[in-house]
Amino acid sequence: MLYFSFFHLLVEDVFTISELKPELCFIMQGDYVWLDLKTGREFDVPVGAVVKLCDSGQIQVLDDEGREHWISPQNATNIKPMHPTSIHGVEDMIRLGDLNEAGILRNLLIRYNEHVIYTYTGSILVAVNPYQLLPIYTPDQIRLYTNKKIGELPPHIFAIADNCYFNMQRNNKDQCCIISGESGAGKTESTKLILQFLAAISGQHSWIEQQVLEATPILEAFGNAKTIRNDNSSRFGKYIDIHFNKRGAIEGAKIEQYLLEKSRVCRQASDERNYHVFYCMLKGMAPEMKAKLGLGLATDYSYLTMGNCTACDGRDDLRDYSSILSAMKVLMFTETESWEISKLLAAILHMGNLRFEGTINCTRAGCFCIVEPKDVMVCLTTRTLITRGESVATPLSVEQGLDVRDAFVKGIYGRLFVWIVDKINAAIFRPPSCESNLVRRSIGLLDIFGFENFIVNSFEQLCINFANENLQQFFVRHVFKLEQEEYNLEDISWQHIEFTDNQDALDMIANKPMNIISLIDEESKFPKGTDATMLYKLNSQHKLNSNYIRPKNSYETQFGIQHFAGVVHYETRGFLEKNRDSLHTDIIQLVHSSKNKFIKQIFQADVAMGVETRKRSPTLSSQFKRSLEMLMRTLSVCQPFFVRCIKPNELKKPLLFDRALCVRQLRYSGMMETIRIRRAGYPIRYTFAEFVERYRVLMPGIKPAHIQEDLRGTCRQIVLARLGKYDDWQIGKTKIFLKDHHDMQLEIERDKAITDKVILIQKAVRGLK
Ligand code: AOV
Ligand code: MG
Repeated sequence: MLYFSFFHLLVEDVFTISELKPELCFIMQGDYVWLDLKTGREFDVPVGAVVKLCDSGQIQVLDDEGREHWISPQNATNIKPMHPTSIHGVEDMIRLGDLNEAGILRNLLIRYNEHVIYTYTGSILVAVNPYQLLPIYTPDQIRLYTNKKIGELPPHIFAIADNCYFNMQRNNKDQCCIISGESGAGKTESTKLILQFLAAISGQHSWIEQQVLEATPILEAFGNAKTIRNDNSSRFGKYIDIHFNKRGAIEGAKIEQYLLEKSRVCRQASDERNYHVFYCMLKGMAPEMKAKLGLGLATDYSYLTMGNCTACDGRDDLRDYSSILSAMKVLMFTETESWEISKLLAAILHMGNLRFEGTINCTRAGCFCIVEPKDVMVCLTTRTLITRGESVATPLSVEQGLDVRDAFVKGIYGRLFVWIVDKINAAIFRPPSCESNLVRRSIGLLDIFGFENFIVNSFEQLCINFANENLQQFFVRHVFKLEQEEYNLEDISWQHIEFTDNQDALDMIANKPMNIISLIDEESKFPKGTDATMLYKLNSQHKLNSNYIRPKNSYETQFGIQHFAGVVHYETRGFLEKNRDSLHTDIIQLVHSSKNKFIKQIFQADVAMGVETRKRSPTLSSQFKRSLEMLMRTLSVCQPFFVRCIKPNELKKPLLFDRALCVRQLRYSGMMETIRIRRAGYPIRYTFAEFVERYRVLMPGIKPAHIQEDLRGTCRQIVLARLGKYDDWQIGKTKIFLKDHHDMQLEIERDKAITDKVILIQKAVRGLK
């Protein structure tokens, strides 16, 4: 053992005075410590390390990353002893002694290295993506987790699902599960696992359960794509509300979808793909059907090859195609409907291959399948303008023609997606009967796109991040409010805790008068509005708001927002057009003239509207805002569960833990906020009976809890004796509230008391001999 006297060190370099705790003076080989390398990098936190060698004045440690360090008084390195709970990790991070970023990170890391991907923070489940199939989702596991309390078994997504289900029944209250995390973190997989669990325990193996489960492959085929972040990235948000009858069996479901990324149909970034369904169709469709649609290979189509990537490792497009077809059958898509969908998809691919050589070459026109080739030609080469009541056709440039084509294709795909979701809902949604309405309960699963911050961010990112601000606000309110409510309910003395609230940012984006969304909207409707005039208005309205970041100069076209998860700069070029989301009358006219009933059906609302109404039709942001408001209202009447998915690395690899990436997610997900309140609050709570039962060993003569009359008084007696009058513990109406270090102290004393007892017994036994 080395007597490591810190008073001999160059204290200012190594430790601050407050860190000179007595326990630091003894560091032994094999001890665990925190090593703060003080790199100054934003997402660096102290790393765990084990002491390998203590030598004259120097300590050699091996950190969690496998690096060796020599610590000497001259090093500007900081070490602190590691709390015992951080050495092997804990299932519930509320029990962590080192309740800080480093402690949480290491806890996740050591569990992850042992393939333990789930950890609790109270009832919040943290799930680290394993990027490999773990044998933890078997029917046996489902049975194991059925009807158990959280904490009774190791943390698991099934435990959350089970608790949702039983809370719903026990409390007769709707439940929701909010699954968050960035792209590729595992939200969709978690959603599927919860669905799978609920379908299994609701017990009927009924047709409706199968239909609810089979909605997923269809939604993923049309709404998911390979991106650089995730090979199966959801490009839309969804809320699946599962309805249960009074016996707890699944009775139906309803799917709400949000904001599909339409631009992907026409453009993909490098190494990314279009929506899965295109590749699946080209791989899986029978040759004679392909021939009818004039289809070839994925590599033949410009819309499928922009990312230079048509195949995706680990995905089997051929097999997926048959799953899609069979899922469509289960969800009552008729043969004709499936064929019509294929025709639309084929038409999109052919349109993408249109060549403009001065004029449009429509030689493959026959393959359009849905609209007359000559009508398409007119639509893509001229634009009709109405001037003084007369319509005049003005020619379009090639570039403008291509834009019209892309707008048309996006219009088709977006409407097709909505139609498909409606079709699925028609099969799975059972309107409540009068009788069942009274007893019907639901569990909602929210799988929405995570916070996004790219090199260039546009209108879509603003909408996505706006959605995430809403969810964060929901989380903050719930976690902080409930926590503090419990203290009030228990009538303990409690000073309200301040926490970082994102309400101001949210107000600036969408709530206050002249908020950002409303200004964008106003400008979108204003005939002379441009992206530049919009930016000008945003600047003049919000320049003084601390959450708003103005462009540096008058040439810059970006503005920034300080989101809860960091600053995002938005490129305003194209904002208004994206927000208007309107199709030119010529396109609507083109659809109207089509002989294809299906395309007319998906454009039904547009055709029915008429020119003037269409002009006044709600913008994308106002529709999105409204659907978010509805979502928030739904969530607010549910009992929520939170699942925080963490992506351990950017390479989609198993057993690779990128510390900085994880710290960033933990910090941004609000996990640290939660920890702060746990720290200031009383994370350790026992009912009086639990407490007496556990710690009566510390005071001779205390009877077991079940034969105690004054449990509260006995609790007080024990804490007064062990923790002292002035320490920060509290006794409420039904529970005792303690700090982590109390727990630690009591546990150590309890261990000692038990050991002493054993020794006494052994001695007594020996004496007897
Ligand atoms: P996301 O929904 O959060 O991203 P996914 O749920 O699609 O992320 O997960 C991405 C990939 O990680 C999956 O395709 C799996 O390969 C793997 N994965 C995730 N969770 C698990 C798990 N529990 N077990 C095994 N593999 C898993 V995005 O939709 O992009 O935001 O828009
Ligand atoms: Mg997803």
